[in-house]
Amino acid sequence: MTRLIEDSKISLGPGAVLLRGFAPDDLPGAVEQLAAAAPFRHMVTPGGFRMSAAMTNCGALGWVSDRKGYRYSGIDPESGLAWPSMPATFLRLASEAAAAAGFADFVPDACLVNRYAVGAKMSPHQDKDELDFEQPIVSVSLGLPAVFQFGGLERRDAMNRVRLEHGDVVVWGGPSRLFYHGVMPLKDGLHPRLGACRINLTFRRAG
Ligand code: MD3
Ligand code: FE
Repeated sequence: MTRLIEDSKISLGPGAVLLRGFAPDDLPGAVEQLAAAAPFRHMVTPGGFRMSAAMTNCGALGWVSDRKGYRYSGIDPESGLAWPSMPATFLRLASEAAAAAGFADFVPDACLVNRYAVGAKMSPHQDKDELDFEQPIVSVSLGLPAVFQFGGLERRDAMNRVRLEHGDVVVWGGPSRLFYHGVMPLKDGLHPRLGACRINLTFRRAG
């Protein structure tokens, strides 16, 4: 690959690598296609709160939440059908990003797609619903910029902040895989391609 990766490869902490502008240009169209088959919806937490980010999934497994809990499922509960398959462009992006960050042979089986309208946020949490924490998580930011916060292995640990922009990719592996993280409320703005929203793709090996 001849992209000037080294110029835009930024360490955020142990095992966490920010790849500025790593994402290819054709992702918004692929997300639109995916959402036509499995529309964005606001899931409910086990505690009964509606999540402010709208979500959908592609791949063999999708992350779902309802009053019964959080889990991965091969079936979209809204349609009763399998989630749309993961586009080849998504798979390639995820494994190339992981490899650029030092994680060889990453083959995700789940892609959670989060859509943030202005004001939407994600409170600090850990991602622990996957089976193998040795596998990294790859996250791709599209649309409006967001301030992302990440701390350590304990909820009380201090949080760092980083602004993630359209096209940025972050690989969270090693110790950072289980760091607390969240997204600050999305600020108003207009992205030329996506309008007043931010979309985040997170690629995981869930099963
Ligand atoms: C750091 N999504 O879907 S992606 C999530 O921007 C989630 O939509 C956020 O947190 C978003 O669970 C952040 C980046 C991310 C994902 C998983 C991580 C960062 C992470 C796991 C460990 C540490
Ligand atoms: Fe998360």
